[in-house]
Amino acid sequence: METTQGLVIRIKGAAFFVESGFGEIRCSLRGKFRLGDAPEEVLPVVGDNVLVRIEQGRGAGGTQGVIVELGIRRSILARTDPSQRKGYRILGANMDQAILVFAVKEPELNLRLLDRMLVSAACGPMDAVICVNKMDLADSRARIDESLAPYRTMGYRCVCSSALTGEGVEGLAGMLAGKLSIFAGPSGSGKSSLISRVQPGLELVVGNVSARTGKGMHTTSHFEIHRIPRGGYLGDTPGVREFGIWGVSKEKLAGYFRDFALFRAGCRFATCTHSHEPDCAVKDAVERGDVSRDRYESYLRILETVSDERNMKRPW
Ligand SMILES: Nc1nc2c(ncn2[C@@H]2O[C@H](COP(=O)(O)OP(=O)(O)OP(=O)(O)O)[C@@H](O)[C@H]2O)c(=O)[nH]1
Ligand SMILES: [Mg+2]
Ligand SMILES: [Zn+2]
Repeated sequence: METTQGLVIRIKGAAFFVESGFGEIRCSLRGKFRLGDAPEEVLPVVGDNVLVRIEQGRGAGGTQGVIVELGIRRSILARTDPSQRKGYRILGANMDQAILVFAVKEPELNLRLLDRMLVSAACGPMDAVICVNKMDLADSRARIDESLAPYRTMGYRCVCSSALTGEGVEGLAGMLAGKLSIFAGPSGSGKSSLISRVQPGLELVVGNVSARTGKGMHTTSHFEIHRIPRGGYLGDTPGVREFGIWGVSKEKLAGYFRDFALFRAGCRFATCTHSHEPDCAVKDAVERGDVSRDRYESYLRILETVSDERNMKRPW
């Protein structure tokens, strides 16, 4: 019986496509998978390392196999499940970085959504790159710079780009070599357009932005990663409308806000959630202007939606 190691690059219905030394293998699942001593069964996702049993050699339908083992994940990008069937949804595994793509407008720049996605990336854990696309539509570059300033101060890499003019595309391409990167963000922000610019030949389907709502039309329908010639993989994802934080407790949330980090030690209570407590150094920093009020607002909004540590349900 022949087995090989591989990487899940695409999932379509019940078919898992795995890249391996044998080329691309179309796989089914052997059955139940658990990660470590996790009680709950988990399914492979894009980016997972798997062990495949080869069932059938190169025939008309290509190589086929069965996934028999699932490797431990070094990172995941997860969100709450909008349909609430399971409570959460794992978008992908083992990613090194998330390229968070937002448009200057069409759709409107939504920094509160960015803040949520930054928390999930940090929780991953994975790096995040902030990409503001459609710069060709910007009325004022200075305003965009002002919006990005707090993020630059926190040490996030920020790219201003245009898939139309090519601005920022080289810089972005340089950040992708040798890494597994996932492009994520609102529908219509230009993720597929940018990837096609960065990696000509991928020919991803690009959609329109609705003239009526100013929002994207959810063109990309599944997550798939593509190998890039400079080494590494690029993943395009379906646009998100909302992004619920999953897997982060009230107690841990502030730890994912880099701009709070310098101040947290100064709070009177070690368990301070920086909301209602007295003598909170984070709140003081907001008052002084050392932490942006918008970021603090994002934090409070997220805090309301996440559970206490003791009520956290993590499948592993
Ligand atoms: N003016 C301008 N339009 C852009 C730019 N990038 C993308 N677009 C347009 O924006 C629309 C949406 O682009 P897509 O690449 O499909 O956006 P997406 O983020 O992949 O959207 P989903 O797949 O729905 O999540 C298309 O009409 C693109 O031509 C840009 O930099 N400038
Ligand atoms: Mg797309
Ligand atoms: Zn505090």
